[in-house]
Amino acid sequence: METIVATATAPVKSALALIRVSGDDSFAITEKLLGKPLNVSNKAEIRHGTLSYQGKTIDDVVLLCYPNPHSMTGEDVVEITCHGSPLIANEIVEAYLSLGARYATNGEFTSRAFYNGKVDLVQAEAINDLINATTKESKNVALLSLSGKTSAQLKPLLNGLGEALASVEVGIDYPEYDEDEPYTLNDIETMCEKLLPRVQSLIEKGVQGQYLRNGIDVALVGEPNVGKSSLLNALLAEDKAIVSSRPGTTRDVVEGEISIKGLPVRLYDTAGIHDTDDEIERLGVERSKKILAKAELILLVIDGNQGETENTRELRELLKGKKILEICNKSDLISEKIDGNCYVSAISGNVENIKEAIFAALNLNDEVYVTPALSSPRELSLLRLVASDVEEAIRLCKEGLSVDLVSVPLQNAYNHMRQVLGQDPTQDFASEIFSRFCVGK
Ligand SMILES: Nc1nc2c(ncn2[C@@H]2O[C@H](COP(=O)(O)OP(=O)(O)O)[C@@H](O)[C@H]2O)c(=O)[nH]1
Ligand SMILES: [Mg+2]
Repeated sequence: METIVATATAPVKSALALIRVSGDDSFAITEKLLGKPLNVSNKAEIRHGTLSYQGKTIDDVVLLCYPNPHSMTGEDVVEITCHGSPLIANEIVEAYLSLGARYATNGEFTSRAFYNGKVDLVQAEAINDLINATTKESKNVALLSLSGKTSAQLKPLLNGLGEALASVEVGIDYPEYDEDEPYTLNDIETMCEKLLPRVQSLIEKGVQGQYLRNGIDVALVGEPNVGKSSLLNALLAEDKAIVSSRPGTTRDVVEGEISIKGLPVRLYDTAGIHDTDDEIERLGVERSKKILAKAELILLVIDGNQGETENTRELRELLKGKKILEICNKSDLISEKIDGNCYVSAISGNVENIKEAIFAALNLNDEVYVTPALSSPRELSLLRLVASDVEEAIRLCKEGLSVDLVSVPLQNAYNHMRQVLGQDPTQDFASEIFSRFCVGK
């Protein structure tokens, strides 16, 4: 492979800088700059010396030399630690470029690792997540993926799908075995029904992982004067929104961000949804509707003292299909409380139970921080395809037509699952069949 080079550390003044080189000529070019042989024989060896180019000394460096395949990319790799001036790092990179290396493109070290089978796509994505993680929690989840624990969850499912598919294909391709047909449509349906909840559970965990990484949007809605703005202020622990006993005070969407056990939560206080002749209020209602459409969770606030009103019932109807958490505010004015309702008094400032309830409403618990999850948009969209393929297979099995028909969605499910791991979906499936069944024995 072509030899690539890049600085791995940020181009700012610091104690040390790291430069990475990978490819066929990594060692040869390094030897030229070092003026002596590297003699790398073990899995990873440390060398030190002075790098010079065209008679000019660049820097004293430490070199970590990894011969293929024992490196991150699977190729010959040299990692150079030099003094942390961006000038020095640049000079080293320039010297490698002059001697035949080329500057690496974005993510090229990781993509080489993938193509050389050092990591699967799930792990490759985790490297990016790890670098971009902004919270301790999302960093931990990325580490789980990088360790291969996430991919390991997929493999039994991939095998299960492979088995179901092989059972179908064997019936189609080798009809002479029909007499003692090993699998009936019923058997295949049973296999699929066992697989489906496992795929769905992966999707749910993935969505939760996505919440952790990207945060969620939570909108406060309810009738005027129920205490939405007071609740927002209490949750943010600051006076952000104007609170007044005059209905219709909040005309614009006010927002703020909090962290609930490491989950970034963006809160939006809306103007509420109601008919109005006031132009400004109407625009506020329009904005509120947009926020409601994108919010992952809605806090439907009710004045506990007043109880549920017609307007609240209408709101609930409007929000059908959304995740809703009902909050009874002004609990300080209520003597009788109904079990199971989330009571709070915004003016008391104590809203810890709402935070807990938000966490729980998303089915989140402390497990998510130690659960491997497939949470990138790429992974999730593929998993959703797998689920709908398996559902389709189940539906066709139930119709009881022919085994050939079930083969199509199963093949799709299997291929989509392989794509999650970055395996080639066009690869011939025949060898899979033969590896599972002793056809022609
Ligand atoms: N007693 C009591 N009054 C509250 C509580 N929360 C809000 N209020 C009052 O209810 C009125 C409306 O509050 P506000 O937050 O502006 O409601 P919004 O219109 O839904 O945003 C204000 O006079 C608040 O002081 C509460 O928990 N208890
Ligand atoms: Mg308000």
